[in-house]
Amino acid sequence: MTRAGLDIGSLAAAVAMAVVLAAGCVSDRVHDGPIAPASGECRIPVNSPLLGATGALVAIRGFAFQPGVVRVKPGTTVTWINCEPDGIDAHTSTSDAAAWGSPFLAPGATYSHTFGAAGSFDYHCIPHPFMRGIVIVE
Ligand SMILES: [Cu+2]
Repeated sequence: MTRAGLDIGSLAAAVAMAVVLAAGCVSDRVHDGPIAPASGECRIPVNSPLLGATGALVAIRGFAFQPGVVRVKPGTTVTWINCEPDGIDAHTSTSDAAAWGSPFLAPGATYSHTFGAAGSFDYHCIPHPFMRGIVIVE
């Protein structure tokens, strides 16, 4: 019984924290344009269309794609967002097989590509070839 009470308390704390985070996202939203990183954090409005039920989001930070592997269903739009702090080099999301290619993305910039057919798609960052990721459409 004590154990159950603790679990419920933890759940309530987690819910309260989620509400606080959501409120923070809303109050931090300045405009509907590019999502400006602050202190290296990505701030994504809770009502952002980027967070659609069928979408996938890949953050670019610390000179890496996070997550490095995303698995999505055919027809999914994947969005990359550069979460580096201001002053860090721009990055790209560039298909190894030239299936897509973003422009140079400054901190805060986003790029989206919709994947049609199933397959495994490797990609990289042009100025930093060690940055690699994979989108698996299945
Ligand atoms: Cu890069």
